[in-house]
Amino acid sequence: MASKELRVAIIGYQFMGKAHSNAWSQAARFFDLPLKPVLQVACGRNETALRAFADNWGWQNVETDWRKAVERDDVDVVDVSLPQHLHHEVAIAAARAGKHLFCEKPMALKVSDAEAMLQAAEEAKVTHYVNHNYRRTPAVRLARQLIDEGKIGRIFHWRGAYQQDWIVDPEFPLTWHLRKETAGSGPHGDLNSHSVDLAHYLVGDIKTVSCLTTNFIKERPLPGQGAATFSAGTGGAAARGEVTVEDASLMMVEFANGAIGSFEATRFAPGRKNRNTFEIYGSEGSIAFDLERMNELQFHSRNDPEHAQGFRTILATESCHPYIKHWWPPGHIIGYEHEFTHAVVDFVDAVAHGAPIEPNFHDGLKCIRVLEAGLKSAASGRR
Ligand code: SOE
Repeated sequence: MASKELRVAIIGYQFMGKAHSNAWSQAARFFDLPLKPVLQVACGRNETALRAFADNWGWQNVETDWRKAVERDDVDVVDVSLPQHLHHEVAIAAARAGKHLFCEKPMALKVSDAEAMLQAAEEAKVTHYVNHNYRRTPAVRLARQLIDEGKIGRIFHWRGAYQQDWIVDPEFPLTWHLRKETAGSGPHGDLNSHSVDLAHYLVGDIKTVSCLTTNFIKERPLPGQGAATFSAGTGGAAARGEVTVEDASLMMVEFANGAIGSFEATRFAPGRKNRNTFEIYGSEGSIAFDLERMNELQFHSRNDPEHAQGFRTILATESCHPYIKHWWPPGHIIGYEHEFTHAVVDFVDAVAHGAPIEPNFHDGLKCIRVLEAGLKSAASGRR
C-alpha cells in the first residue's frame, strides 16, 4: 500500500458506481482520514461510457477487463459496484489478489456464493465490507444508541416496509432486476436485504422465517437503450420476455431474542418512490424511521411524564449525532449520498487499523441466509 494512500479500483459505473465515486472523493474533504483514498482505476465493459464516467469523477485510469483491474499492483481496494450476480467472481478474485473489499449489497445471489466470498476474504486476511448504506444514516445510528441505552427496553416488534413504484407500468422493460439469473430475486433481495440488515443491526439475529411472494406482471418488453434501475430507457423491443423474479414479498420472522417482525418489500406501491421505513416497539418505548424524512427519528418513551407522552421528532443533525459534526452547522440536513461517504470513512479507518467493519461478509452472509430461507418458505409454503 502506498504510504498514506489507499488506491481504489471501482468495478461498475452505473447508479452505485456514481454513488461510490462520490463517496471516495468526498470522504477526505470532510473527514480526517488516516489514509487518503485515491481514485486509481475505473473498470467497465463499454470503453466510451467508462471514459466519460472516469473523466467526470476523476478516476485516473480505466480498464475494460475486470481481471486486470483487480490484479493491478497499484490497487489496494476493489470496490464491487456491480449487479449482485457478478459480486461473487469479482470479489473472490480480488481477495485472492490481496485487495480489501468494498462490496455493494446484496452480497450475493445465494448462500453458497456468499460463503465462498467470506472464505476467500478471510483466507486473504483482507478487510471486507458489504454496503448496506442505511446503517450509516445518523438517525439510524441514533436508533441503535437509544436501543443500547435501554430507552425502549425489551424489544417486542419489528415492522419494516421498503416500498418503491418504478415498475408499476406493465410496459417497464425487463431489465436485469427482473430476471432470476442476474438479480436472484426481486424486491425480496434488493429491498428486503436492506431491511433485514437493519433488523439484524437494531433487533438481533433472526431464528425462523415464513414468507409469501407474488408476481403481478408475468411478461415485459425486452429493454432498449438506457434501461436501468428506475429508468425505462428508450426503444424497447416489441418482443417480450418472462419476469422470473417476484414483484412483492411479505415475510414474518421470529428473532432469537423473542421479538417478532414483519418485512414488506414491493416495487408496486404507487407514490412510494424509495420509502424505507421501520418501527420498533419495546417495553419502555418505541422508535420509527422513514427514509423519506431521513434526518428525523420518531421516539416515544413510556418513561416521560404521563401528561407529556407521545411521539417526539428528533432532528438528528446536532453535533452530538454520529458523523454530523464533520458536515454543516446544526440543522443543515444531509442526504442519501452522505451514507456512502460515512461508509467510506469507516472502511478507510478499518483498513488503516486492521480492524473489522460492520456490516462485513459475515453480516452479508447472515442476511443472504435469511433471504434465501424466505424464498424457500415462499416456494414450499412452510415456515
Ligand atoms: C433499487 O431498487 C435501489 O437502487 C436499490 O438497489 C438500492 O439498494 C436502494 O438503496 C435504492 O433502490
